[in-house]
Amino acid sequence: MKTYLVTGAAGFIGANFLKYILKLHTDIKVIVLDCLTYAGNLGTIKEDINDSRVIFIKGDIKDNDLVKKIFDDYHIDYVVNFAAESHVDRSIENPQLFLETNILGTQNILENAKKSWMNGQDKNGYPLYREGVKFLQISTDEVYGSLSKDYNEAIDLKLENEDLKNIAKDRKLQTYGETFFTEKTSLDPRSPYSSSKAGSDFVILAYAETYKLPVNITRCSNNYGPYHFPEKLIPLMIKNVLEGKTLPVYGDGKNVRDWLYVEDHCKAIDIVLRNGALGEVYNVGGFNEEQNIEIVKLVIDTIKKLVEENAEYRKVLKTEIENINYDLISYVQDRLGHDRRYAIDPTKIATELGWFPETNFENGIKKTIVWYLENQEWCNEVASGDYQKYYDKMYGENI
Ligand code: NAD
Ligand code: TDX
Repeated sequence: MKTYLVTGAAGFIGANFLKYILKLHTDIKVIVLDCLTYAGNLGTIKEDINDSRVIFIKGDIKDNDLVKKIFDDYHIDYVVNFAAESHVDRSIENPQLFLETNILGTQNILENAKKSWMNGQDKNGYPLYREGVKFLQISTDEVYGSLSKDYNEAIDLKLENEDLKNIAKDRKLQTYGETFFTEKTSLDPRSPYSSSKAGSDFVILAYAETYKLPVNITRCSNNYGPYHFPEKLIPLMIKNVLEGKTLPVYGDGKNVRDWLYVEDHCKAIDIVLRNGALGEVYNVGGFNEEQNIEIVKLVIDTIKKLVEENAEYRKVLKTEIENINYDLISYVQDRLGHDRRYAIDPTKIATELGWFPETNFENGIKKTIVWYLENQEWCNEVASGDYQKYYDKMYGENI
């Protein structure tokens, strides 16, 4: 039986991961550590923490005494570190918080894992560790910086690797550029958020090199799916369309992101945790590049179709159906230092570990929107509290 310490599991990806592993593995124990910032919502995982296999601890990953006690009290085999400040716009407002949580918090867990797992030394003085333990960091493609966008319109993506061709089968893939992030791409972060994530990646790699701590890092592209906090592009656009509110699109709306369905990501994380080669980094991408403006239009079109087809969904609308159209779009001031394009090359994880993003975007976005339509209680809950203040501050003067 494996005991997981999952940090940040009251947030978007962590919660999806918790649900995923509880369904997939019967013989596990999960300690959840989350300090419940604005992005953490206990309601998201209320059924999961009632599961006899799960223990929830409210606390901060920076708290040395607490993290030490968790390692003392439980026989932790795996750490999966999701806990982070994760929103780029907020990092522009308050960089220090991002450095503290994302770098120092991560280092605190690493240090406690090292002390708890160490059971000797080799002849060169390197620590030796208990069999079967691992620290997995959930990092991001943003640490690689920004790629050039070489085409105004998407072109077909031609795969050269035979294994990838076999896995992708007849799925139609597209790209806006000639280059992609691989695990060998140099880190070149450009926002306070991405620099804090790059900082934590460097600290982890230093622990792997200097202390031989068993680690993996996954660097994924933009996730989307259920339980996504409505400050990020897709859930914010869904929320605003349903309320008939303006849709704020930064700059020219032509920045490109590579969208990954969150459940596909969770599957990749569990595979890396169990089968990833120690010390390795794995990129996890959606094979799904799209410009922001196209995403926003797709959200509008999909919601319109769903509410036209289903009277129950129409009850969720706080506006008339006729108002659901592209007139809702408003181009607003660009994000400072806005990265132009992200695109992941997932060849390594696909060929070495057999993972491939299974969900195509049209299905994924439909599933996501249906989830929001059917879970308005959750949306209202997370958007209470400070959410409105944040929204007014971020967008108030622009739209
Ligand atoms: P999120 O903001 O939705 O959730 C973060 C969670 O961490 C929240 O539950 C919050 O309460 C908790 N947390 C924050 N600070 C903490 C602290 N000091 N101690 C304990 N808990 C704390 O984030 P997310 O979108 O689920 O992202 C999870 C991880 O994945 C992050 O590390 C992020 O950098 C990375 N990531 C996210 C995406 C994405 O598209 N969302 C893409 C790439 C990488
Ligand atoms: O209101 C908006 N209007 C808009 O045009 C918002 C919130 C975003 N955008 C644009 C900015 C980006 O080009 O949409 C794109 C996506 O923005 P976000 O959802 O904020 O995501 P991004 O900045 O790409 O970062 C996300 O993916 C990588 C996550 O928030 C990070 O945690 C992750 O590391």
